[in-house]
Amino acid sequence: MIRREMLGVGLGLAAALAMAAGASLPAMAQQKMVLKATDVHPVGYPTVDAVIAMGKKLEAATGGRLSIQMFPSMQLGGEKEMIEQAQVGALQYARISVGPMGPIVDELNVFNMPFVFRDIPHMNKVIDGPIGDEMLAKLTASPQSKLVGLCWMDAGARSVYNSKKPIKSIDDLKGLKIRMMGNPIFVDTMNAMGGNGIAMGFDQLYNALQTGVVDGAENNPPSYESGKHFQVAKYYSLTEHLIIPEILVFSKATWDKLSKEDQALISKVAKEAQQEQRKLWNEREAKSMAMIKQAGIEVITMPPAEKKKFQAAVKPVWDKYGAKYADLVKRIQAVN
Ligand code: GTR
Repeated sequence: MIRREMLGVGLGLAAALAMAAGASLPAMAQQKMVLKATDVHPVGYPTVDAVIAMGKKLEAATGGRLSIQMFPSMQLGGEKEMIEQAQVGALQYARISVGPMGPIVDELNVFNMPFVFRDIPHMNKVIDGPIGDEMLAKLTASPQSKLVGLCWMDAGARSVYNSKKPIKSIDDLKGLKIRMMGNPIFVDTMNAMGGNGIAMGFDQLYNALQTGVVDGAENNPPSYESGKHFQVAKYYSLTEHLIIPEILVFSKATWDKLSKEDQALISKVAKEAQQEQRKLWNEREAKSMAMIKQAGIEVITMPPAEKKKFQAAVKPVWDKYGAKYADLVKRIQAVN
């Protein structure tokens, strides 16, 4: 049983022979391991580069015994598939949005509520502090997650883009079919703002925009730019209705087979990656904004009065989901 599972995480022939020769589990833990990581984004994107850099650190710290092999650009499927593969130990690291994690660990949904954070620095303060640590611990402790929450990453704020018309006011959004991530909170949020929310994987979005299956979507500037969505949806309105952190999770099936020392090392380099990714993020966000403007995209800023209308419109979403997170929301709001 142990032998089959260990082979399943790719320990290779040397490890198999060691097991056959009766080597103990701690000795096995010293064997070379290539940890598979995946992300929907390509190489060059801040989350991908941060995980690749983390892999180099692991290699250096273990003399090459532990390393990371990155499968970028949705090579292993969309985020739903990535989560499933991590849960069974077919891959070790999945870098995903908190969006699709909410349906698995409900507490995480507090970060998925519209306008829950005042701004991006507020979100970063929360994930860097005790609430961030608690939420990672909850994810890890949740029996249904089958994942270990390692660290957070910055994903800025999500804003609406579409192929039909410049959205300058909340009324302009009426009736537009807007793709949202797979989580009922997001569909309800879009519907409350007047659009027609459609849940769909990120991996299907470019085609859906191109063929008109949806009129638009919503995301941060780096995703809008890197996913080439700006080529098929030319109006970008800075609604900033969702500020959702990214999360790096690790397969619990693999984790439980690692030595305490390796677990500690993997946790440490992930914590460092949280800060390193933020620097990469800030640079990329500025670059993406410049690129889309240069490509002729109409970037529409929302006057504060208009933004207030969006905030007011999502009240039904708070009425429906907010009560169970009330204490946590108070603590989030108290973070300065
Ligand atoms: C991106 C995020 C991805 C994915 C994607 C989406 O901003 O980095 O993890 O969640 O959005 O909209 O599905």
